[in-house]
Amino acid sequence: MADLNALAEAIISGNRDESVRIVNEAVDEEVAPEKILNEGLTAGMDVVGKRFKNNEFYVPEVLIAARAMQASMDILEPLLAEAGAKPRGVVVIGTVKGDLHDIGKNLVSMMLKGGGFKVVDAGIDVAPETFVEKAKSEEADIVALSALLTTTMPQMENVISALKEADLSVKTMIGGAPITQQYADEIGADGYAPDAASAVDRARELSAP
Ligand code: B1M
Repeated sequence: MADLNALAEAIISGNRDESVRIVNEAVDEEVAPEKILNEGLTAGMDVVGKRFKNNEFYVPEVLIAARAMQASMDILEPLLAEAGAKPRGVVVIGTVKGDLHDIGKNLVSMMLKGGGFKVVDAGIDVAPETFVEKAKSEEADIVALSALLTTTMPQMENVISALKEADLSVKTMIGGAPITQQYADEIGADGYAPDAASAVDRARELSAP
């Protein structure tokens, strides 16, 4: 019988082949895709997030774990859609206008996927209007903004203003090396996270009913 604890362990150790093998085995045994996601993939990524926060894991380990998770998600995603499984929420994420840094944003994106969110990645150098369009078309619960430059940080406030002007009831979350909670408060962002693991916690709080 497919061992979902072993699946979580395979994710934590970034063993892509093993994680794919167990997911396929579970699917063959008709284990519910949501159970495989929650008890295997998300459980594993939660541990990865905690270890990353505690400095027991560094960026490469997280990327390897995320790669194993993504390969497993490629199998599960169509099945989840078929089963009508609801994601925890929809997050539109991007690096703000003028900013090309995407390594941190990609990590946040992967961790959010691992945390059960549908993530729509708008990419880098994303204009406020694009965030508004995507938030509308994807019916986003959260718009997540990343900035790595002090010169591009003010773009976050522009996005928040554009979302307000468009009268969208969507939460905003910001992060990136120069960003602080104080800055988030100043510009009226709903949440701030210092790292990718905390971003999952914050997104869960922001999307809680
Ligand atoms: Co640039 N760069 N860079 N750079 N770069 C920095 C950021 C810099 C601090 C280097 C330095 O001078 N010491 C400096 C910024 C100074 C400042 O503004 N205070 C800088 C500069 C100046 C520049 C250029 C202007 C250089 C030039 O051309 N003169 C230029 C700007 C280009 C542009 O964006 N328009 C530039 C270009 C580049 C490269 C293209 C070469 C490359 C980016 C490649 C890429 O991303 N694909 C690059 C890199 C790699 C860096 C450093 C070395 C590393 C950034 C990184 O990926 N860190 C960086 C110096 C440094 O940080 N040591 C630097 C790893 C990543 C995992 O961390 O992105 O912080 P980070 O993400 C973390 C958290 O911040 C958080 O979670 C992540 C994981 O824990 N987080 C979020 C991030 N987004 C979040 C969103 C959230 C929540 C959490 O919610 C939505």
